[in-house]
Amino acid sequence: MNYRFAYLCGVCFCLCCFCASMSALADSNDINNPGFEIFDINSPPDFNAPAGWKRTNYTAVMSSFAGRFSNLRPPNWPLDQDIGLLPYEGERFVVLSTGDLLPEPNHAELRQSITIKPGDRLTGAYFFGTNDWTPYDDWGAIQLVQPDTNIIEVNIIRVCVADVESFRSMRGWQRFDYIFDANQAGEYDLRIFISDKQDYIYNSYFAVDGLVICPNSPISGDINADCAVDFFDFAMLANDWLCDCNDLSVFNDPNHNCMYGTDSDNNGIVDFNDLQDIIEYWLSGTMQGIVEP
Ligand SMILES: [Ca+2]
Ligand SMILES: [Ca+2]
Ligand SMILES: [Ca+2]
Ligand SMILES: [Ca+2]
Repeated sequence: MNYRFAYLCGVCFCLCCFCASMSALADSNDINNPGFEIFDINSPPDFNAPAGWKRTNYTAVMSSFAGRFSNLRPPNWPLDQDIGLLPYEGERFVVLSTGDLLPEPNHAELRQSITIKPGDRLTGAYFFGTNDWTPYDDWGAIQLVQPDTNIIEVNIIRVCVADVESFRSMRGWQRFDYIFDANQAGEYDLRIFISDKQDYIYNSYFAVDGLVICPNSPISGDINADCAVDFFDFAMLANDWLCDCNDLSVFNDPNHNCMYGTDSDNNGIVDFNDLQDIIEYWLSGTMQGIVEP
């Protein structure tokens, strides 16, 4: 290694360390307990509800989830039953169920107050799995509703049995990014919701993790969801270079970053098309805190 290259590497390393330390200080996420890492010690004894959220029915903080099945509905989800779904971010996530309580409910909900400013980007990840079938099209959603009501103002995510097919689930976490325009700015309740359709039989499950609000952030290229596009995103993409994210074992491999969106154009392969997003928005945005995979 020549002297000049070594010097440049040293400068880059120092800049990265500085940026990392600044990002830790600058975490200004406006959502309470956005990664569901903290649970309420006073919540029901058979599950731990997330702190900082208003809860209705079954909303449990977990560190893994492979689904719950009955003899009539044996495991049919495309998850490794020995591993299950692991956290998208941190060490825990939340799972909402249409049942798992007595008397049998037909929905579950989390909500908290939130302020949306023009240009804010809400990002995070969700997972839906079901024991039900399409005539009984259970559904999960992330919404902005008018405060203390169920009046929907913005539908951010909606996923149902028909989307994953009867008795099945998604392949793993699905990253989402939603950018709010000026007309959508205001005060809302951020609502995470799951519901049975028609009958109460056969549960469905909706998991959410890693919620982040990025102010005025780049619209793509921010793979690690720290609200800026920089070397950290490039490193995550480079790690997956030429991998096939359509391969289930690659998608759910914790040594790969497919679920964070390295295959941004969804053609399977992580290649120049995906690098283009990072190039286009290189060094834009303001770091708000690193989401540790
Ligand atoms: Ca988490
Ligand atoms: Ca159902
Ligand atoms: Ca980033
Ligand atoms: Ca691609």
